[in-house]
Amino acid sequence: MKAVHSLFFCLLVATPLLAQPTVKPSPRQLAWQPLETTAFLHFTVNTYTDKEWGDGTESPAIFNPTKLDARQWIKTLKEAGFKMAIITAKHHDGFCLWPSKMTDHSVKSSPWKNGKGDVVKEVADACREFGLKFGVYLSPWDRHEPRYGTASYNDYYKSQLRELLTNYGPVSEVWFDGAKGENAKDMTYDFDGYWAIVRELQPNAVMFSDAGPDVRWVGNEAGNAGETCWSTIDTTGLAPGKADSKYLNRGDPAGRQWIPAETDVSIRPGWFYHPAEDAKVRSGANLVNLYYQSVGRNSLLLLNVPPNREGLFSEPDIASLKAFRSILDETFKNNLIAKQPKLTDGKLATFTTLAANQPLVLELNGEQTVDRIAIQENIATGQRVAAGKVEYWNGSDWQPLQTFTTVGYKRLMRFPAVKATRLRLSFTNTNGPVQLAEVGAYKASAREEK
Ligand code: FUL
Repeated sequence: MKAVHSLFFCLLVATPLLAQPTVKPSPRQLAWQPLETTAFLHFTVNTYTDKEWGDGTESPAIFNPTKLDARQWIKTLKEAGFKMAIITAKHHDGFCLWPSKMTDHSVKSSPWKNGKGDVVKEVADACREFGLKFGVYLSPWDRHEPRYGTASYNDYYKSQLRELLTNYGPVSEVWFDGAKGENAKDMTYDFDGYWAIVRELQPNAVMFSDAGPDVRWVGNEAGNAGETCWSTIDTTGLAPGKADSKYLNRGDPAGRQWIPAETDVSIRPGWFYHPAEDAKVRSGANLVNLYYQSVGRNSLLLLNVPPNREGLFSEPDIASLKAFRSILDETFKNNLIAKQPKLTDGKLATFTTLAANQPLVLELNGEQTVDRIAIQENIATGQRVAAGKVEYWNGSDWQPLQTFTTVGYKRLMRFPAVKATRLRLSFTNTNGPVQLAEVGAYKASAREEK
């Protein structure tokens, strides 16, 4: 008895001395984060009714994208550097963009291709052709299906998930939207059952909902990740459609689950195409700003580009996407920091380990004008930086340049240009030794927003 007690005592005493197990991404999350720029494709009967939320009474007869060309969408996205496209296979109105066996409320009842078309297949095929990953959005809230509000709707939804995850090749992301109108019927979704099907049929896919399980909502639709943004949260009490948006925006350094933030935002005011919004498409420079606010704050950009009534991307959207990529390429073309074997090789897996307050001096390629800095952690082993600072050498002194909070996958800093020959980086608050994977200093394209 005594021996048992003292063993128990030893364990109790020893525990606080052990390092806390670090919360880390799963392989599927680790493959997802570096995609950086991904696209949403909102397309359905709403495109024809000029609405954002259909009520489920729309006739399939209105769906007729006479020039539909998913290759045009995906080629445009590919050329603009996007790495994945997620299609609204079914939005809240219940109309299915693929010929589901579970309902006639789909493309098969539409005049498009005499009811023989399949938008989901055309998008999946185009993604494969152009080398983009492919994802599906299947709205849980369904305003058309009569079973909605009864337990058998869960079977309906699961059968539809099985169709989408079986018949279209690899699926890299499944989007579980939490929206539900105020007057909607009560419905208890079997999310655990839905998620099990995704794991069974597409084990490499990440699942998005307000609270994960793999990817969380960033808490707004304005393209704004938190200035401080942890990839960890505590999901206790959270569920799709039930989460504190401020909490999701910042994450939680004490969170025990790795569920990074995805920043979904539209290139237009609405999610669906509206002719009146042709003049309100975000400019390329505006999209670049969104990139800084999402990817540059440890999130991932999910930019919505809605096809128009003909079934094509519109000219203003295409022009903005092109400008977006060419501005980004121009800004990040030349890393002004002198080559370092591990820190400028573009690989997260090669890193330099730094303790808190251990300064790292970075030589520039001679005197340079700098107004952007990028830092990346090797997130494979978790997220350690809580705060840090950058100073610059002006020829005679170290001057303060920037302070920052979280880093994670990527931290981008923008500031008025300085002339410097070297930079000094230190992490002033960390939850363990930092694995610094990449650093960069840049001079921004003159086409960025001022
Ligand atoms: C929301 C939906 O209600 C919007 O229509 C859109 O699909 C957006 C991405 O998610 O919850």
